[in-house]
Amino acid sequence: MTLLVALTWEPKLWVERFQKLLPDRKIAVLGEPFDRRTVRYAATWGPKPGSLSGLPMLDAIFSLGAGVDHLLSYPDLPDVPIVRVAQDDLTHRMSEYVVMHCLMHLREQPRYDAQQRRKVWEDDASPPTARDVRVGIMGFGVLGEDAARKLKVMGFDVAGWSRTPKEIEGFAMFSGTEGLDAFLARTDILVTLMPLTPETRGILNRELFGKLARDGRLGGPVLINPGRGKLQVESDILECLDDGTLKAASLDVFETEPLPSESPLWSHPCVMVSPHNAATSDPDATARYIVDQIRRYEAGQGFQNVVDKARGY
Ligand code: NDP
Ligand code: OXD
Repeated sequence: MTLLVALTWEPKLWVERFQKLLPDRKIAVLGEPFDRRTVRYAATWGPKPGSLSGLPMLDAIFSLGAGVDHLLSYPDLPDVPIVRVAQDDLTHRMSEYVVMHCLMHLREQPRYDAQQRRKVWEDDASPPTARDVRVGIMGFGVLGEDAARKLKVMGFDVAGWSRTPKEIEGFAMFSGTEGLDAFLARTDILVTLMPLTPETRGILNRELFGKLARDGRLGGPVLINPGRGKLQVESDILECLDDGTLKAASLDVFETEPLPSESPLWSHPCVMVSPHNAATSDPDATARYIVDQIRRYEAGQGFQNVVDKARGY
């Protein structure tokens, strides 16, 4: 049995880890000779056209991350289960990013960074604390729920919005298009942890930003998007920042990645940019997770976290 590692970047890091965990199996990479008839599993991120085709014994495709939009847009996707990453290492990294950015906006860190550069000693007489701030998590799945629980420990007033209705103790939950306006109306910081699907593409636009709460303690709504870049309409974000519809934004993902050097987002004073690393898939933890999935499957227990292709995530 062969595990094919199909990446658009240097696969060495991954091949070494898989080989160590599966010493009796062949680990193949694209560009080197291997027998396509022996490939039972493929681990991939953004596969090049053709790389997953012509694998007659393929049993499953492993996405090397949580999102699968990079796979579902693949033109000739083999009809086998797609298993995505849902494991603690990645989840905890995402919650670190979300909690850090919520706190930076709460504590006005960008303002104090700018003041430091100008040697200005100035603060607010009555700054808000976490319990004064309503965070709305759009996409209350594996990552959204973990981030929500950690924000709640900090004292934030957290609500969630999902596609299907949920009841989760301790959180005000909203769902579907019918629940969206009420969710937005009680949101000071909007955190988006949704997959990119035909329904969510472009959802972060002027119309939605205009429905966020305007009576919050932060002085205007804040957007934090570590989900996917194509959820957001960047021209709307920029206009809404400039006319005060939004106060600030933390963006980890972009319509085009890497973010083009000419994008005004790079230098906008109210935007914090990071290079799509809110939750990097650690090769050690992810290889262990994939090998566990292979072992489960081969022991007849089935895969976990299988993507529903019709739903798109
Ligand atoms: P899950 O599948 O566990 O959760 C997705 C959530 O989004 C669910 O609550 C789901 O609703 C909700 N959702 C999906 N479609 C809609 C819709 N049309 N309307 C409302 N809600 C919707 O995914 P994860 O939490 O594991 O990951 C979320 C995303 O985070 C990934 O798809 C990826 O894009 C992004 N990501 C980004 C990373 C980064 O480094 N920047 C790293 C890892 C992930 P329901 O519960 O009803 O199904
Ligand atoms: C992921 C990502 O989906 O890193 O895991 O974006």
